[in-house]
Amino acid sequence: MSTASSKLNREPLQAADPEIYSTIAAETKRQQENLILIASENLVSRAVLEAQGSVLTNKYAEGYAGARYYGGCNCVDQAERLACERAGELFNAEHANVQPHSGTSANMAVFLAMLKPGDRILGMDLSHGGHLTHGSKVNISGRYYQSFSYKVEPGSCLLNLEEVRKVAHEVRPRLIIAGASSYPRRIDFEGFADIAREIGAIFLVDMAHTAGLVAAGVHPNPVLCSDIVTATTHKTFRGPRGGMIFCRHKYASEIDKAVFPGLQGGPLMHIIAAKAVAFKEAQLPDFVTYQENVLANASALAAALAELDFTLVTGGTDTHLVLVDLRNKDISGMEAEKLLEEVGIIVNKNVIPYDPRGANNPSGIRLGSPTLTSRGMTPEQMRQIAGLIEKTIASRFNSRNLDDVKRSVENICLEFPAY
Ligand code: DSN
Repeated sequence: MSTASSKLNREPLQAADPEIYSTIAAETKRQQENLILIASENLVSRAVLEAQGSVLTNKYAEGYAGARYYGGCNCVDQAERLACERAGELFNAEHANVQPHSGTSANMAVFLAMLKPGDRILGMDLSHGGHLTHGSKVNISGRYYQSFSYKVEPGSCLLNLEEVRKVAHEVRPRLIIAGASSYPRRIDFEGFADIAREIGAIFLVDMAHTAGLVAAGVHPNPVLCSDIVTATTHKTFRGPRGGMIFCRHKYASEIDKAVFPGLQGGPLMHIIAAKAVAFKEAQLPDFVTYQENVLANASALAAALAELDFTLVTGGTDTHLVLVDLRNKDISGMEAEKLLEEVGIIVNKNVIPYDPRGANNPSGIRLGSPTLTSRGMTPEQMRQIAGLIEKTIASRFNSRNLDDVKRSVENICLEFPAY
């Protein structure tokens, strides 16, 4: 065996793997040169990037700080302790688990801890704004548990708690989930908590989308009135890709056991360190300003789109996201997503409540303000971008107009660097 072949490759990425190097370079360029309006995406800080690209990826640390299955865990213990302490403080939680690899893993861990297969769960209908893991029949949450759903009102597309209450009393689930991935309004967590109490159900809030707003105090904190809260760290929260769980002391041991050894193996210690960095960033006054700007930008985008005769599901937003019903624009969500991508505006097609087209080729698009706000954009740019969206959709057969839009997108992107 030659010495050279057995040694760790110490070359930088560019030399070691030019294909992946250029793929990452191309993605960096794409993020810089497009207006990204995906509501669940954001840009992490350099500090978060550095922590998640660190040597902590080398460490196995199954277990929890102070009780691991491996030696040599003192440094990663420190990282996880800091992450848990900071997260607990930030969200005012009795207990925090920062090991879930994603929001989905966090939800699965809660189900594993709190339910037996076949137990009843009640969540928001996926096509009305809920999430796959809230009981969709194609997801483990709807296959291993008996899942039921509540819907938004026809017409207003708002949640009506009296309807939720009616369904909850009929179904009598063991666990009720509040939280959504495409519902643009505040959810009345206290009202849900009352319903859960009335029927003796466990109350879970999935705040994956709104965790950053909650941390900054610009959105109600569900930790205060629920049994368990799950979240992601990479959406409005602007941390590394991952999940987390908050719960009351009385559930802490069951939740921890469900995450490990119930569901996951070795925690991603580099990501946990990056989560700790994001929790620290979220304690800064700047973070509150950022989240206020996220809301102001979403609101400005919604108002400008409405002025341009776009139909907004629920009539507007009080979060970071806007759901647009495109039926009066004679274009499907899929066509709009593709067309907008051609001019450098990135959105996702999205089902709207009671969608006549169905989920595969839905009638809507979902837009969000977190990424552009991280680039420093303001309501002025949101109004400009609404105009560009309108021009693109109205000019789908006019290549000269589309070229004009592309140039405007390029100019905005140049003025607001991603990094
Ligand atoms: N993919 C997330 C979103 O876009 O909302 C949900 O998991």
